[in-house]
Amino acid sequence: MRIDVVSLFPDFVRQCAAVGVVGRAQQRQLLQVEAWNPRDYTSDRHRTVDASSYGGGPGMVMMIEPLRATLTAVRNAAPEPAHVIYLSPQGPRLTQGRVEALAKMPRITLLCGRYEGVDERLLAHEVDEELSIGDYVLSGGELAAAVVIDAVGRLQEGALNDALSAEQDSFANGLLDCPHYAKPVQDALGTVPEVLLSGDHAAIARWRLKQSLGRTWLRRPDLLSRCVLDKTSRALLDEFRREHASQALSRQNEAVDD
Ligand code: 4FV
Repeated sequence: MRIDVVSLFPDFVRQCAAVGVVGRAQQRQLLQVEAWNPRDYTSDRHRTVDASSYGGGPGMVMMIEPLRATLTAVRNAAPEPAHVIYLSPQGPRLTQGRVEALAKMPRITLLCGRYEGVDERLLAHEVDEELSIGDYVLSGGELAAAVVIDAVGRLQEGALNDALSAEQDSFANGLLDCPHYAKPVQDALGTVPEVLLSGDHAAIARWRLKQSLGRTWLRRPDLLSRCVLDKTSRALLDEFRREHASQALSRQNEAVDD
């Protein structure tokens, strides 16, 4: 997969894509990340990319021409369609489902805004999709682009040493992930749940699903409402809720006794 990034800070983007799983995916030729600086596509000696906002008000706006010229160069850099994504709070929230769809595309282009944003006419004519990573305001789209590069990059076939780990990801089944434990079994902070030491893979899978269901019920009921639970999952969730209620009750009683 190829990802082109249009940014006033191309080195920052290249650095983000050079480390960890994404860096390794590039070394394995599973992913190619290219960064383009709109300043390199300006014609004035000050390499101007922004101007004041019509209608007044604080802040500057990124101008059409440097971005249009940059995107033309990006489009001509490879045969596949560029699929241009503008990262902004005005876009729909990025989800694992959208990440999985983008990861199947041969190529995407990430347009990173700075200042107050980008001239609307450029967005209307050159952008195929807007995406937001969350309801807060960043000083630039680069961190959002890095999020997309990482989330999409790690799903490239062969990027993760164990493909299973992507299948068992949070949200892979619409649920939050289960708890994870590593050695030592015993620690002052607690003991690893017995079932995980049992070698009984069916019981371990059942426990992990139960924990995912329970955590999602406790922490993200909005996600659970979007899940269609099968009979087994409904039974496991009921089990978790009963245990959770009785644990809360015994804690309450302990508090009263103290
Ligand atoms: C953002 C977000 C974000 C807005 C103006 C860049 C900034 C500045 N992008 N998800 N939240 N972008 O805050 O994606 O140009």
